[in-house]
Amino acid sequence: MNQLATNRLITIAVSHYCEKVRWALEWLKIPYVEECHVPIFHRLTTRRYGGKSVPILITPTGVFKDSTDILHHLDATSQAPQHLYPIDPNQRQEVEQLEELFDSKLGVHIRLWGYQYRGLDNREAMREMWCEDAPRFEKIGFEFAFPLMSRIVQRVYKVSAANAASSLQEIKQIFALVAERLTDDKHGYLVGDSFSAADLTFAALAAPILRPKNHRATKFLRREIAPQMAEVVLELRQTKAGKYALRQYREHR
Ligand SMILES: N[C@@H](CCC(=O)N[C@@H](CS)C(=O)NCC(=O)O)C(=O)O
Repeated sequence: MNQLATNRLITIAVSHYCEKVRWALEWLKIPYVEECHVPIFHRLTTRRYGGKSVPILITPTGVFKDSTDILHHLDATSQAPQHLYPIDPNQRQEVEQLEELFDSKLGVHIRLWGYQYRGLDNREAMREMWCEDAPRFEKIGFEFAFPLMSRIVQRVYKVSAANAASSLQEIKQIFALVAERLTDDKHGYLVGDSFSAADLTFAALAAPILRPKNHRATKFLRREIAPQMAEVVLELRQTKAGKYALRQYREHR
């Protein structure tokens, strides 16, 4: 067996940070197996590797515990002709700055907004979002622990109507900033003239609010959503940054 096939990706299936890494692995044609977990139960696995959050990538040469570290590692070791980070040092710096902005702001605000509108107290919706492809004992654990899990997630991510409204403003500001960098609706990338970690990160982290057709087709994305949520999805899909992110999904995913 190809040694690279032993790459293990520890995830929560719905996590957009995990989608970022999945996309990078597939784009660079690096074989891996994914091990999905239910939130909170994921800590039983992540702590074995000295981490808390997902994604974690376990490779034959080391363990990587942050999506950006994972992308750096994959890009540096990939045999593929395409790359996620430009060779030019100034362009590389720009890509890294944008990636950091998207990771630290866009991903966080989209998660908060999403939880508010999917309804953290909605057992059915959360079962679909959290239990996908997880081990059986974690799915059973979810049924018992759901009320507590829902409260913990609400507290940790500070999910409330007021915070979701201000998160949406932050999301729109980042969309505006992205739009400013793009030359037109049909072509163009955030940095230079080819697809990079900046484009991938923006599209992957924006996916929960744009719901691209070829997103890993999970039930929670296909299911009907609240009208208030659908309105925002439709509005953002029509923006320059929204169209650009959906194009990345069509052309590079
Ligand atoms: N900076 C991290 C953020 C990852 C992240 O926030 N992951 C969330 C899922 S969306 C998580 O694992 N939360 C549970 C926890 O921290 O225990 C990265 O880019 O990998």
